[in-house]
Amino acid sequence: MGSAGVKFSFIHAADIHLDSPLRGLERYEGAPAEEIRSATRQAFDNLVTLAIDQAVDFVLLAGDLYDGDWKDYNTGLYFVARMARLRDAGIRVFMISGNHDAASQITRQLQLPDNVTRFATDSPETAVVEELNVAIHGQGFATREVTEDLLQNYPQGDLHRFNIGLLHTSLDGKPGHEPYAPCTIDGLRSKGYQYWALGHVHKRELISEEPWILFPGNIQGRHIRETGARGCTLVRVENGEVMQLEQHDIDVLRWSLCAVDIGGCDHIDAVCERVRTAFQQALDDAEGRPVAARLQLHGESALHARLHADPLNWNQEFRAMATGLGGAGLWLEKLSLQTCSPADAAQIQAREDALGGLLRAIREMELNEADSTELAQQISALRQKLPVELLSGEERFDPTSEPMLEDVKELLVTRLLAVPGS
Ligand SMILES: [Mn+2]
Repeated sequence: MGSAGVKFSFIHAADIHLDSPLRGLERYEGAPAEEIRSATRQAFDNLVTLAIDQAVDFVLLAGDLYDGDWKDYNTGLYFVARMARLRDAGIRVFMISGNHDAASQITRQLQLPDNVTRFATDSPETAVVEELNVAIHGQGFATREVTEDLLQNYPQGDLHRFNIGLLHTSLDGKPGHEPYAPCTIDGLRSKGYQYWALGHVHKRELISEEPWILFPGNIQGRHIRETGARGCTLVRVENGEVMQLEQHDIDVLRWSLCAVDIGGCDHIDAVCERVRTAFQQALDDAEGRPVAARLQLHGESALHARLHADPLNWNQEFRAMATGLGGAGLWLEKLSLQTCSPADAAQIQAREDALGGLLRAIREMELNEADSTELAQQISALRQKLPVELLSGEERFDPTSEPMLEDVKELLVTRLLAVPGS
């Protein structure tokens, strides 16, 4: 390709969900309310600052810039102002719409500065950055539910240029994400592009290095199912080849699941000590950002009955502890009690029914990856026999989900024992 000596860099981001409220955070005295009110905007400000400081050549936004239709024009005015900052720094922006900001969803529209290219939604378009010898191909979502493979109509890569594909897609089906604009990795490869800038999946995932295919994840977690660091990816290209991918965490508030085993605790002071340690760890991991944490207590403890007798009081106790920790602030999103009493655990395990057998099998198991896959299959087969509480609700039990495979044993035991009436 005719790119000898050409060196450039760009930022790949997706799923900004501008002005999306952070869900599940109840206001209370001492909580870091101010920091979270405009978290998605602050995170996007960090992106703009990063682009300017690193003097990137362009920015790619791979869909879901907006969370849905604007409440008022302020969301659009905010975005126009940030695009103008990039224009003044000589940085171009290429963007597509996703399911959340599909053309049909956004009823208001503002003229964007001329450094911004928004791709069409009826067919793919190609934008060429002549001085960098780059061709960017993209098509946005016309409606919220795009179920056809948009990739089909994308052009073949230009052999003489560095080709980038912008696409909002669920790929071949990602658990927990709506199956929009499905396509396959082979389909992406067949286009002959050097880099696929994907959006839609909120957890960062590098799909392939040849060619480069990446979901950068969203730039700011919005609820407890979006824990951990969030950000964007800076890509450096030399002579038509990707040299480096740099992850930049630009989120301004961290979501954290603090799972604390209170097994063996027979005094509340011991519980508090373990909780304090978990909270402190979450704050340390967040590196100076405020934290929204769900506290999940599990394990067999003699304090089970006492905790369950007055969960609202304990909620306030742990909030008070969180507030007292200082730092950037820790927000207790929810207290989730999944403990059991030692007597209950022993009794259930001794039972000659499906649940008792399952518990014994899990406890006796030395888990490796093959086992957990097999176990997940067994659980699927057992689904109909499992209590309905396990299979519904926000924390429903899903044998194929990630935490499930990461820590299948502990999760299974605590969830099974926490079922009311089990
Ligand atoms: Mn999204």
